[in-house]
Amino acid sequence: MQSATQQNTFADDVLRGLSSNPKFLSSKYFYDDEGSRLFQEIMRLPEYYLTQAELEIFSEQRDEIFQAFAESGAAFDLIELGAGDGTKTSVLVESFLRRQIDFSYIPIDISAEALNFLTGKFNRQFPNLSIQPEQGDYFRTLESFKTKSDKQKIILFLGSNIGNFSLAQAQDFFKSLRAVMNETDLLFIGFDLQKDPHTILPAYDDAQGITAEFNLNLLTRINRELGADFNRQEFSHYASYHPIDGAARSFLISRKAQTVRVEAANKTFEFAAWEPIFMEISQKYTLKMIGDLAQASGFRVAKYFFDSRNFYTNSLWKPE
Ligand code: AVJ
Repeated sequence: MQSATQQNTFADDVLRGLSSNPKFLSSKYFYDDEGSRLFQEIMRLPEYYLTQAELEIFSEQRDEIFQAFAESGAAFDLIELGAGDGTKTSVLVESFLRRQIDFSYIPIDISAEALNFLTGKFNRQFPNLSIQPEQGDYFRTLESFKTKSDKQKIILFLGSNIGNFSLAQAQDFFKSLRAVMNETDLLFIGFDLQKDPHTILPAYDDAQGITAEFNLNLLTRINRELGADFNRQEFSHYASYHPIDGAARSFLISRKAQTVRVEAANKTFEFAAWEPIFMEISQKYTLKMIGDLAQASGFRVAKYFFDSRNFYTNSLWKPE
């Protein structure tokens, strides 16, 4: 299996994915500017309960979260991996600033547009906040962490972003994070929990078809950036949830036998009628799975925060 921290180019990954059986594309490429915009729309969908649940935790339990973070009272760097639009984080930032805590906010995101939007918004909203945005794949920035400053690091990995990794990749990823963290640093992670499958599935198959657009947008991106000729009309979105492994998965299904040329890979790919491309995994966790994952990657779970419906948890991890 490929490690979560391995570097490849977009063209390499598309070539590898479309040459595999079954075919796959990596969901990390969803977030061009249009994909980031579509994801903002997904977060406002009634079916997409994850954002509401995490926002509820941040709003209702900001004091408890603050207490858990600022135990030592020392200055810290608040580093957010995959910051997106920062809506949830602004709740924390607001409460830290009110208490005159000494911290800098370091949002890291793959989308330059999302990062510019976030930085502009936070500069207006919090003129006194020290903010140091970093654009890039967050794996790439890991190494710079250790030398960044000698302040305590509180690393946020919110929004169930971890769901896009398989369990093995998640363990790999947390091990790499652990390697660049000091004993007193903290890791705060958002996990979507296993629940009624009838609640989970519609979150990935919304009535307005925004999630379908979000998936199909990757074909548009491949057309534009890699000189391909995918016909979006000939692929349809299919979402599934498997209650035994706790994984929601999405696919684009080729509606007919067809070929697709990808100029940058210098290759033509054959699709059989109804052949799937595996697009994304959104892993749902149990508390047991979270505890095991922490332990296997060199952490212990210090605390869990839950929303009122127990749909979601933010889990605070300490290096072990
Ligand atoms: C950004 C990875 C948390 O898997 O729920 C939303 C992405 N994909 N709808 C998720 C996503 C389809 C989302 N994460």
